[in-house]
Amino acid sequence: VHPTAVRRPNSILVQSDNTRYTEEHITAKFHNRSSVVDVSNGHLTITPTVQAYEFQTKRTVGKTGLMMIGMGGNNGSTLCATILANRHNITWHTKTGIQQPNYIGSVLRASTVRIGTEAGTGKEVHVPISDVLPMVHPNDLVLGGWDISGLTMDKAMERARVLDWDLQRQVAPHMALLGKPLPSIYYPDFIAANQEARADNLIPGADKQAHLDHIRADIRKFRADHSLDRCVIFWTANTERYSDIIPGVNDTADNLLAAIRVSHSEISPSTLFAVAAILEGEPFVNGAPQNTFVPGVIELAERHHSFIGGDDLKSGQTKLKSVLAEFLVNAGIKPLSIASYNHLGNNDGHNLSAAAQFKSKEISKSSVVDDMVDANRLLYNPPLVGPKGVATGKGEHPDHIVVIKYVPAVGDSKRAIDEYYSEIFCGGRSTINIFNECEDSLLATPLILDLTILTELLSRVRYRKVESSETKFAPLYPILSLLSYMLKAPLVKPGTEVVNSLNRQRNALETFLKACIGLEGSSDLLLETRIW
Ligand code: NAI
Ligand code: DG6
Repeated sequence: VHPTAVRRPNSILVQSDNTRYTEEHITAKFHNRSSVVDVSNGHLTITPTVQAYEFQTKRTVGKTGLMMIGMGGNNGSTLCATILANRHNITWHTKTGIQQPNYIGSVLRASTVRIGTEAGTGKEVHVPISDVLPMVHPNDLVLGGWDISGLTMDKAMERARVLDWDLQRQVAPHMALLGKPLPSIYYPDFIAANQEARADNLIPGADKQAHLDHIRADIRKFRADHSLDRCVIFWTANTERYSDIIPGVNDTADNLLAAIRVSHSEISPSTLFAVAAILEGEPFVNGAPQNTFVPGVIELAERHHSFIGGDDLKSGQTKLKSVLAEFLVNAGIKPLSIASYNHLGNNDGHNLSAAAQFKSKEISKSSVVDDMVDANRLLYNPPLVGPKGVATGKGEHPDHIVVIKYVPAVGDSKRAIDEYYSEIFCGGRSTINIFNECEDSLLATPLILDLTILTELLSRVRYRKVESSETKFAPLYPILSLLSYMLKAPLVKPGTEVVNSLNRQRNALETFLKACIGLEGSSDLLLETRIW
C-alpha cells in the first residue's frame, strides 16, 4: 500500500498545560498575537496585541458522505474511481510498469508539517498533516451525487478518458455499483449551449421551489440511507455564467428565498444547490468559478450557521502564479505583465469555449496577484486619492491577461504557457517563460478530497475567547477561508481581505491545525541555531 494511502492511528500527544484530552475532545489554548497600527498622525504607531482563545475539536470522525454535483464529469468520475482503486488496493499495468493507487497531490495525505525538534539530536520532526488532528480517511467517504448526464459511473469514467485503461478495466465493476447519478437541475442559460447533448437526466419541470425541495429530499435520503453524520455537498459541475446581482432578488437571504418561490430566472442551479445544503445544515463547497455565493446565500449561511467555501479549484497554472508573483514582488522585482495562455480538450474546455462561461473563469484566474501588488507600494504606485481623500481605482498594476482555448485532440491534458515580464535593476528587463503540461483532472481530484476532509474537520472545531470560563464554545464563522490553499478565488468573510499568497495560505492552515492541539505556528526563526 502506498504511504499516502496508509491509515495511521492518531498518535500525536501534546504534553502541556495548554492542551487537554478527554474521550470526546481535544481542547487547546492559543494566543493570537498581532499588532495594531495607528497611521493617523503621519507616522506609524504600532501596538502589539494578544488575545487568548480555546479551540475544542471533537475527536470522533463521523461517517462522512461526499455528494458531488457533476459526479459524472471528469473530476467526479476520476475521484470515485481513484478512491475505489485505493479502497480495493487495485494495482494496474502502465507502459512503465505496475502502478499502485495513492493520494499524491493531496496536501493532507501526501505532505508533512514540521512539528518540533527531536529530543537529544535537535533534528526536525515532520509528520503527515493528516496526523495532526483526527480526519476522515478518503477511502471511507461515502460517494454519491447528481449529474444532468445519465451515464452510469463506469461509462462516465470511460467517457472522461483520464485513467489508464488497465485501471478502468479493473475498477469498472466497482464503479458500476455506484450506478447512475441522481437526476439534476438544468437551466440551459447558465452553462454553454454545447452541453445540451449531455442533459438527459433531469428533474422535471421549471418550478425552482420544487427543484430546491427535490434536492433537499435527495440530501436527506442519502444521509439516512447511509447513516451519515456529515455530508459535504460539492459543486464540480460545469462552470456557469455569472448571475446578475439584483436588488430584491438575490441580495438578501429573504429576497433569495422569495425569488426561488417565484422561479426567478436569475437563480442559478449552483445557487439552488448551495441553498439546499444550507437549509439541510450540510457544508457546501464550490469548485467552479461562478458567483454561486450571491449575497443572499452568504446571509443565509450566516443565519443557519452552515459552512460554505469556494471558489474554483486551484490546481496548476494559478497555484504556480500565486507562488511566482509573490516571489518576484517579495524579491523587489517588478512584474510588468503576466500573460497566461492555456489549451485543453476535455468537456470543461468545451464548456469554457463559450464567452459567458469563459468570463467566470477569467475572473477567478485574474484576481490572484492583487494582494501581492497592493502590499508593495515601493514598486507600484498606489491608487490616486480623490478630493475627499478617498482612493480611486486599483492603483498601478501589472498587465494581466488570461486566454483559454479548446483543442479537443489533447483531451484532459492541459497545456499552459505563462510569461512573466519584469523590470529589474536600473531599467533592465527579465522574462520568465513557463510551459506546463498536466492531466487536469488528476491535479483537481486530490483538491476535492482535501476540501472535503478539511471541511468535515472544521465543522468539528469550536472556539471561545478565554475571558471567562462561562463563555460558550461556538462554531467557526460559516465562510471557511481556511480552505483558500486549494481555491483560486477564496471566499472570505465580508469586509476582510483575500490572501492569495500560497505560502501564507498554507501557513494559516498549518498554524490553525497546530493551534487546535496547543502548538505554536511554524516559525523559521530557529533561534537556537543562531545563538550560543
Ligand atoms: P466536466 O465537464 O467533465 O464535468 C462537469 C459535469 O457536470 C458534467 O458531467 C456535466 O454533465 C455536469 N453538470 C453540468 N451542469 C450540471 C448541473 N446543473 N447539475 C448536475 N450536473 C451538471 O468538468 P470537470 O473537468 O470535471 O470540471 C468540473 C468543474 O470544476 C468545472 O466547472 C471546472 O471549471 C472546475 N475546475 C476543474 C479543474 C480541473 O483541473 N479539472 C480545476 C479547477 C476547476
Ligand atoms: C482551463 O483553464 C480549464 C480550467 O478549468 C482549469 O484547468 C482549472 O481552472 C485549473 O486552473 P489552474 O489555473 O489552477 O491550473
